[in-house]
Amino acid sequence: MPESTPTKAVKRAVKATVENAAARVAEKLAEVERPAIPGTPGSVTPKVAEPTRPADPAPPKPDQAGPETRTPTSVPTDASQTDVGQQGRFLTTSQGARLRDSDHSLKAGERGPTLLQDHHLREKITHFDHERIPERVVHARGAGAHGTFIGYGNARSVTRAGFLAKDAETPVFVRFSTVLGSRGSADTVRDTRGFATKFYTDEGTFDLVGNNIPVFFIQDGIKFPDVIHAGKPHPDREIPQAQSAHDTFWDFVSLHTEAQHHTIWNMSDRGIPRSYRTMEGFGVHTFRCVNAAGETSLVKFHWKPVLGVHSLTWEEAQLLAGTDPDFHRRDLADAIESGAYPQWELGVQVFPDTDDEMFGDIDLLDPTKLVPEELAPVQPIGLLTLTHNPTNYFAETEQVAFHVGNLVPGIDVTNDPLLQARLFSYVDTQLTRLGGPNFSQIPINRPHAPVNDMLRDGFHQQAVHGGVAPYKPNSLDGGCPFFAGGARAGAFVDVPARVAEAVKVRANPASYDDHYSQARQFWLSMSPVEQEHIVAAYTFELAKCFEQAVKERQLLALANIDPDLCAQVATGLGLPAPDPSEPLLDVEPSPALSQLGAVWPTDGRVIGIVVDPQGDLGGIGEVAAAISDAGMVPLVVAPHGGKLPDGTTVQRTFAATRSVEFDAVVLAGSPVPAPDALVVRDGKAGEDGVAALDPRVVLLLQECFRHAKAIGAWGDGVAALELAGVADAPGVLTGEDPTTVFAELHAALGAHRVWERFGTVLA
Ligand code: HDE
Repeated sequence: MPESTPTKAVKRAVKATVENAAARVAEKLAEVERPAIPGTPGSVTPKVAEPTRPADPAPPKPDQAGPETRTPTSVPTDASQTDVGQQGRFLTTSQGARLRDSDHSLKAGERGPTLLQDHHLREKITHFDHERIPERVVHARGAGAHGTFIGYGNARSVTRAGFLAKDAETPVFVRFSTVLGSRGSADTVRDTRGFATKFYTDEGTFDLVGNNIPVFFIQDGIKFPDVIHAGKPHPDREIPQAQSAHDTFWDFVSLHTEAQHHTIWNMSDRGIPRSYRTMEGFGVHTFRCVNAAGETSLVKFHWKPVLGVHSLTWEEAQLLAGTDPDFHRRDLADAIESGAYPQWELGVQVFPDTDDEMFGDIDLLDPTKLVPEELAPVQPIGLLTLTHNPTNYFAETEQVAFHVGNLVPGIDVTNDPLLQARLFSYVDTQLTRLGGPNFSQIPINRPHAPVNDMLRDGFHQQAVHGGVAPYKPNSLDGGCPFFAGGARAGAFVDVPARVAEAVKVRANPASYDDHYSQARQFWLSMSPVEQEHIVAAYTFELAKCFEQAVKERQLLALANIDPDLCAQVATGLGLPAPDPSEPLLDVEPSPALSQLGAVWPTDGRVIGIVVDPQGDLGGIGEVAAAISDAGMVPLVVAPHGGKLPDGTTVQRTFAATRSVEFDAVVLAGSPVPAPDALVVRDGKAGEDGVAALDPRVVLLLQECFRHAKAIGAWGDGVAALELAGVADAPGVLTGEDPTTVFAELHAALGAHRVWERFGTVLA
């Protein structure tokens, strides 16, 4: 692969392979039956009466899969992926003895006391007492999915990694996460997101443990405990949860100014993704790849979402944290369940492996710097498709253990001091979290390549190792296992990278001293509306700080990024804007950093259809079908549950829904206030004042309008727009024919939002 821009012929060849890969995935998945409305809790539809006849355990739902069934040392077994859980028709003890009662403890008479001999009570309670394991010290809150990765084959000139070969198909497990919050915290907080991928390759497991932001807070891993302690809740009151809007965070980043580049990304819309499906992913560090001829290149990994990068607005994020704290994990699971399979292309930026490990004046070992795509294009090398939800959260998403040191032949590390510390941390942390050294034998962590590691014993050992000589050299086990004789025999051979003659120091290279140029570049690359959001985010976060000194110090950092940004935030805080303390650098904007300006697929987006059961219901069925046909989810929203007079099922009621559930809304009617539109029954009915239209619909429309979502209406629905004060504005689409209105709305959704509406004042 060339280091500079790919030629037209290469682009054509890649396009053909991409289309082929996408078509193969689509063909395979087309056979799976998917519901139009996701969210089914189980595979059995329950009856009102409690079941009385014993039955085998319910099968998994069609959207679910588990880890491949393999022995602890990776031999495939015949068991189905979901047959590794409960068995038989009757409740048993953990030893398989059938039980006839699990509701009453064994007592001396009906009025007690409970007998110590109740082995079933003791087993049940003891196991329950130990159900929890420590949550991850960072990235505790996450959601995972299974999928497939298909290589395009064009990375051969850079790396000999087998999983990147043309059409090679590799099973993967991906876990997305927030960083700061604890396991039960809300999904939509302003934070960095983790994007960790486990590729179960034939050559060993490769983990790409990345984030949705291409740079990091710190240049040296030894600072990691500092930045995390600063970001986590204050140690005395343990507040605030899962957010950076507090004194200790801003105290740290304003003193430790190398964090300013990452921080401006956090304050941008990237800090509040719309969905895991609409996030980019980044390996962050520069890796060293080696091809079959032994030639090396420096490489940065990128994930590019097929749906484009898209974010929430801050108000949506805040509302969601209350109304649906599981918004991102629900979105991921629902998308997979309804057949809108999330996809990303893996891409690489490739740089010559020079002695100075620089690209122009960008230090490739400094993880607070990115390389603009305009200078080094991201070249797609494979396609990731997430196809199945986990069968069991704990077994899979909670127990999966990633490690940046899980490398395969062809991909090696560099001396980036952040990466070096990570190489230590990821195995170490599992020892406490997963309770011992055998975590790679947990089903989700089992490699798909044969394991013969001579690591023995330890807590929860699952393998029954044979032989007598787990040491080398030996003759008693015939000398087994043998070393693989170098790269040709498929061995991982550390790249013999040169280490400069040096003295031991605790210091950084001088190139690491530039803390502001790329933060400034990011700011200058944003569109005006994105800049507005950044100003608002800084202003919000700093307003939440108590200490004046912390705010003033951060304003000084902002002045060094851009005086205009600083002045706007200072105005919001009611503080004077300081002068920059460092000369402002002349930097070229990088348009690729902006989220605006393109049109994207709309798969899996959610459209609310507001109906008036007393009004004209014509067109609802057609529009719902058109939404489903377009790969999106139609949700019928009515005053109350049940069925409409025409038989349509209601999915959401005015009391139980909120605008933030929807990417766009269409109005098929103008419902008058329903009997429960009372503030005592539903707080959303509070701001009435418009008696002709249910106040919850008024609120829904005004929020959609404020969040620049497309709104469509036909028939009486057009009158509702007037009543809610949201008529006649960009992206408010009306007409006689429901399907034409939907077609226009669908086109508007491709741009993610009606951007020109931001700044429009409500009439
Ligand atoms: Fe992590 N990080 N990290 N990190 N990280 C963990 O590992 C650590 C860093 C990232 O879904 C922990 O198993 C250190 C950068 C993700 O399971 C822990 C340093 C990037 C996940 C750890 C970093 C990441 C983790 C906590 C500085 C982006 C979640 C539990 C040297 C490139 C993985 C665990 C999952 C998780 C340490 C910096 C990404 C403690 C010491 C930079 C996505 O080992």
